[in-house]
Amino acid sequence: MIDAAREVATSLSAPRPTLDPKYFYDQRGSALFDAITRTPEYYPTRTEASLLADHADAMAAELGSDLVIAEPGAGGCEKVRILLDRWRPSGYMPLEISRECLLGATRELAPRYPAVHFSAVCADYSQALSFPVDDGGRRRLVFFPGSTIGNFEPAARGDFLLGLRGLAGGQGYLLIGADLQKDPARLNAAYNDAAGHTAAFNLNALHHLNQRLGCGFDPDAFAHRAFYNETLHRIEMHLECRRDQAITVADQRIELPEGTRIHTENSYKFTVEGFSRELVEAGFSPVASWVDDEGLFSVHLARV
Ligand code: AVI
Repeated sequence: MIDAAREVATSLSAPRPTLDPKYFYDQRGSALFDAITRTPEYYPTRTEASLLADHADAMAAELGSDLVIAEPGAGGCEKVRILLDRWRPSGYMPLEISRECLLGATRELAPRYPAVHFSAVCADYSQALSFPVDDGGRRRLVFFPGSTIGNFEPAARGDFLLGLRGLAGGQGYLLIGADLQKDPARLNAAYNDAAGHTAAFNLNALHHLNQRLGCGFDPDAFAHRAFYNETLHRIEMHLECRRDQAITVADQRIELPEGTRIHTENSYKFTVEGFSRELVEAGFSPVASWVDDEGLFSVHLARV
């Protein structure tokens, strides 16, 4: 288990300071992310939901009904409802690190789908993707929506997809969302919403670390910066220090001079062909992909 304080001290004292995006997420951060997904500017969530609803029948034709859906990082189990409603699979296995989130969502969901067998797994999916869970010989579909795959660095993405393949098992499938490259203005707007939820979400990493590790950041002295890097095809999020300050973590004093940028997140954007290639490189056989009329977002179904 990596010591969070040491990890933060090391990443902040690097020549280009960074913070792991996992620090966005405490209870407030999850609520802010939820608010982001409802802003008019953040198109991925509703576009993906429409794609799932519009093409659920075509997907079911390939998958059959005797299916167990496994969802790493299921959170509040929101998107899977579209599939549970339409497919009535045999089982649903959410994997989620937050126990409260997992229990809250499954307690609410399970009574609505009495025919679906729920097996909730409390785990950090980035650490452990294979579980000795017996699906009774049923086919497993790994569901990884939201373009969360875009938050992995290219070097780590392949290994993670291999892990998803392992989780899907021999006869399994992967259903995964991937956000697409597009007009930078549209992307920049999605990560700079007028209501300021993305800014608050970014700054929440500092509030979270103050609470958890007593770092002593002054969040008011930071500005949210998010922009599309056209060369690397990614949205970058940073926190820019607007005045000199020093924080302390793991007994280490770290100076953050005015103008310092802490890099907090990358969100890579794909092409349908490029993402399909990555699936093939991870050993999947792409079955189909679906894109909305505006070409904003893609959903891919692939066989192991
Ligand atoms: C979770 N993930 C897919 C989001 C994204 O778009 O990369 C996180 C996010 N960051 C800012 N807004 C949303």
